Amino acid sequence: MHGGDRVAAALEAHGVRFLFTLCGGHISPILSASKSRGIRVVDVRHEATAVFAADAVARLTGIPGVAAVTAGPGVTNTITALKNAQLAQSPLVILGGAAPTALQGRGALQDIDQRPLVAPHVKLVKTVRRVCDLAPAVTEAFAVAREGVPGPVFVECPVDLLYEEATIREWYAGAAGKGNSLAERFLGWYLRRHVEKMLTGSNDPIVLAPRDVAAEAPPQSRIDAATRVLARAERPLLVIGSQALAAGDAPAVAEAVGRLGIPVYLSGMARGLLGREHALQMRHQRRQALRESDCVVLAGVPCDFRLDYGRHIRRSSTLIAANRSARDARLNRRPTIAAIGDAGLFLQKLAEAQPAARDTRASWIAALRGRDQARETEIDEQAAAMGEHVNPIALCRAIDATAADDAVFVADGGDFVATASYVLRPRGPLSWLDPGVFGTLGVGAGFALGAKLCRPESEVWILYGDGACGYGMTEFDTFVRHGIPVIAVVGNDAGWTQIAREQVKMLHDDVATVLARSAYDDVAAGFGATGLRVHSMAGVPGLLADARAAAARGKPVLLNAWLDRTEFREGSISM
Ligand SMILES: Cc1ncc(C[n+]2csc(CCOP(=O)(O)OP(=O)(O)O)c2C)c(N)n1
Ligand SMILES: [Mg+2]
Repeated sequence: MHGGDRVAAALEAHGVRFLFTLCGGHISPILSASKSRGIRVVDVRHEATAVFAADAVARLTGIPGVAAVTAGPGVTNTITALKNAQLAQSPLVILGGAAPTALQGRGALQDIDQRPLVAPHVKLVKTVRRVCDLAPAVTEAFAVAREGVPGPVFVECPVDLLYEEATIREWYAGAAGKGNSLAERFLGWYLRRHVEKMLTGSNDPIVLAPRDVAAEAPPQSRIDAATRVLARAERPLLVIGSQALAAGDAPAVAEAVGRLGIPVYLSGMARGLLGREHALQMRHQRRQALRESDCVVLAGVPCDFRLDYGRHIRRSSTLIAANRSARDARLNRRPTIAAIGDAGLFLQKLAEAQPAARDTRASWIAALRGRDQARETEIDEQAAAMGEHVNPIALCRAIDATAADDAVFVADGGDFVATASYVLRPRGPLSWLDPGVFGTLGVGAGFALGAKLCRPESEVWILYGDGACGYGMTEFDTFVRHGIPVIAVVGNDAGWTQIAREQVKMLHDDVATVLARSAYDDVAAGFGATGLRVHSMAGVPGLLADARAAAARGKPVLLNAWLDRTEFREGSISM
């Protein structure tokens, strides 16, 4: 087996179905060997898309997503997406090309020192120096990516390790030349020795078996302590984040939450965990609920900006934090009980341990429910406001009413997408993808690509800001070439509105925040997708139906929706 095939064999052994890439001479053998082994090689138009797509695969399947990128600029182009995955705790394996081992540091094409560039954004950089180490490096990468706090791993595969042994020997023999001077004879000797080192162990049998990675629950003593505290709580509140789903058993986590009987807010990838609606699930007025609760359970949720740094949790309340990361469990607020371990397993053990649910909490739940419904009524009123173009809240309500029961929603943008996250109800576990704490614009195309490949039977919707959609527009070419019928809805407000909103208010200047009502639908059509445009609310239901129908026929779709300005997001700023 040549080196490229060894890498591909290891991917196959780990159940990898998709390899995302943008080609380059340094990685060709990995791509063609993967294809030969039945792994679907999906070639995209920007390396960041490849990593975003791998990220989505990881989130939806629990198996690390894989991208292969070429040396130098291929690797540097991944950095934002890598950082996004690291902060979202998404397990990825990135295969990076590299200059030939003997030429590194000698001015070879695209040869840079990749380790210091990549290392801060991954759990591990594996630099492979021998052909026989390729498959074990991939095996290690898969294990490290998943264990503990999940995250990306980078495996650097120099190009001279990836070809047939005969080809490698030929190259090095050619490089040594045929001269007979002392210097040339020394070079010949040196390169022959180098090749022997590279090929040492190549004839040994290859071990491809994946390493076992089991999620670890927090210690029983912490679960017992939490159980005791919860039993006494009058107004307990549960907040669940993405990490609670990392162990891959969403139904078990959902069942545990139901049994706990505590009102719950869901965030990140946990949105949709309990289906569209659930008696315990609240969607609005979280801040006030946190202020009133006497016992807050944070399951896989750090006290970062999304939770106002924990400021709204009362000092006197009991704080229980379950997290795989000891640092995240203690971020900004020291919990009363820190349960270090998998947050999903924590919830399951807590549900097993707890005594029968207490009905004294009914009035607490009813109070939260009342406020939740009051807010929904307000939103209904705002959705009813008629303007010149499309009301963004009404558009999101219409999408919520239209999208299939198995729909996956991908969120990429500012204000429009924040409105969508308020209004849309994810249908089930792992059906909502947003960038996470890094807040990266431009995740949409890659996330949707990964999601649609993992769930070919499901509708995949991208909710785009008009600013955000610009990053990945070229991927409509990818969607068309690969037959990936996603539905993109662009909330076109002709601007980077989330930024403009505050900038204009505080600095009285809209510089750099203004866009045109560009014809994004025509751009998509130019790539062979279906482009649709809607200027007014009256056209929305019909065009959403057309979009779904086109996608059902296998066509990717972009619906360009001209939005009205609203005050809906007024006052919300994230720092
Ligand atoms: C890569 C990146 N660049 C810049 C930003 C800063 N940013 C956050 S929201 C936003 C505006 C997004 O505009 P658009 O996608 O049109 O959504 P809108 O707010 O207009 O609905 C910008 C520029 C970011 N989060 N990520
Ligand atoms: Mg915009």
